Amino acid sequence: MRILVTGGAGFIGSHFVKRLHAAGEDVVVLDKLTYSGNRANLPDDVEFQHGDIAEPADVETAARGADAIVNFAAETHVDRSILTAEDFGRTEFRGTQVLLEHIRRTGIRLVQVSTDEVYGDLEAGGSSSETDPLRPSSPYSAAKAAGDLLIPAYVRTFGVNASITRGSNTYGPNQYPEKFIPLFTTNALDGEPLPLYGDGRQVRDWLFVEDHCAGIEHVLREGKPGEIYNVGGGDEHENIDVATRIVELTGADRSLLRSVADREGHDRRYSLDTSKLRGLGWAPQTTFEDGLARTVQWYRENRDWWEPIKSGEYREYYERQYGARLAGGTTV
Ligand code: NAD
Ligand code: TDX
Repeated sequence: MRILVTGGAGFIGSHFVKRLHAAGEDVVVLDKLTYSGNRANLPDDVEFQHGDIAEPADVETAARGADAIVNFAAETHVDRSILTAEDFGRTEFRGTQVLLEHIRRTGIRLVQVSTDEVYGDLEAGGSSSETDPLRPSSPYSAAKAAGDLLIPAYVRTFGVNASITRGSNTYGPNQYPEKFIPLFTTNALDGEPLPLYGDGRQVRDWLFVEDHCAGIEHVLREGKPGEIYNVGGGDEHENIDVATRIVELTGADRSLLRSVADREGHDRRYSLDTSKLRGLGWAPQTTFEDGLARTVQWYRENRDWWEPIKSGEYREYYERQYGARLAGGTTV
C-alpha cells in the first residue's frame, strides 16, 4: 500500500509515519509546516511534499499513486483557537472537503483523525460512544466537528471509503510545548512557573502516542467505510495530579505550580468508550505512569529539539497567553 499522511510532520503524524516507515510501508507526507510542523520530526529518507490540504493542486500531486490517505493535518491547540480561530475553519473544514473530493474522484481510502473533544465535556460521569451527539465547546473542537460531519455525508451521498478515529488526549516525545504535558515538563526543567488553569480538577483521558498510532493503523486496515472509532487510553487523571507527577519526575520545586485564570469555555472532563475498537483487537499497551516517565525522560534528553522552538513566535504566543495570567497567579 502507498499511504499519504497529511499533517505527517506534526506530533502524532510523525510517530505514525515512523511506524509505517519502519514496517517497510511506502509513505509520502504532505504538510504545510505551520508553527507546529517540523521536518526534523521525520527521517530524512521519507518522501515529503510541502503543501496545504486545503489546496486541491497540492493534494492532487501528493496523492498521486496513493491507495489511502490518513489525515492528521489540523490546527490543534484549543487556547490558540480562543485567540484567533480563522485557520482552524480553513484547515479542518475546507481541507477535509478537498481530501473528500479527491477520494470521491479516485476511489482511494481516507482515515480522518479526529478528537474526543467533539463530544463536549462529561462532567456528570459516563463515557462518550461513537453514536453520541456532537457538542463541541471551543472554536477548535467545533472546527474538528465540522470536518467530521462531512465524512458520513460523503459516504452516504457518494459512497466514498472513509472512516473517522476520535482520539483522547495524547502525549509523548516530539509534542509541541504549548500543550499541557510538554509545556509543564519543559517549564519544570527550566525552573519556570507551571500555569494550572482554574482549580486544576479538570479530567483528561490520557493516551500514549504510540498507542494512538496503533489504533489509527488498526482503523486504516480493519475499519469499515462510514464508521467512527474511539481511541482512548482509559487513563483518566485530574490536571493537578498530572502536574504534581511532572514536578516529581523532573525534580522541580513544587512552588513553581501557579493557579491562574481559567480557559474560557473550559471542558471539565473527557472520557471515551473504546469497546468498538477493542472489539477489532486494539488495546492500549502503555500505562500513564510508564508513558509519562518515558516522555519526561525524552524532554530531559532532547533539549536540542525543544529549546529552539521556545523562542521567536513561541515567546510572543506565550506572553499573550500567559503574561497577565501569571502576573495574577496564586500558589497551589
Ligand atoms: P500538531 O499540531 O503537532 O500537528 C499538526 C500538523 O498539521 C503540523 O505538522 C502542521 O504543519 C500540519 N498542518 C496544519 N495545517 C495544515 C494544512 N492546511 N495542510 C497541511 N498540513 C497542515 O498536532 P497533533 O497533536 O499531532 O494532532 C494531529 C491530529 O490529531 C489533529 O487532527 C488533531 O486534531 C488530532 N488529535 C490530537 C490529539 C492530541 O492530544 N494531540 C488528540 C486527539 C486528536
Ligand atoms: O497551560 C496550561 N494549563 C492547563 O491547566 C495548558 C496548556 C493546559 N491546561 C489544562 C487544560 C486542559 O484541561 O490541561 C488540560 C490539557 O490541555 P491541552 O494540552 O491544551 O489539551 P486539551 O485542551 O485537552 O486538548 C487536547 O486533547 C484533544 C489536544 O490539544 C487536542 O489537539 C486534542 O484534540
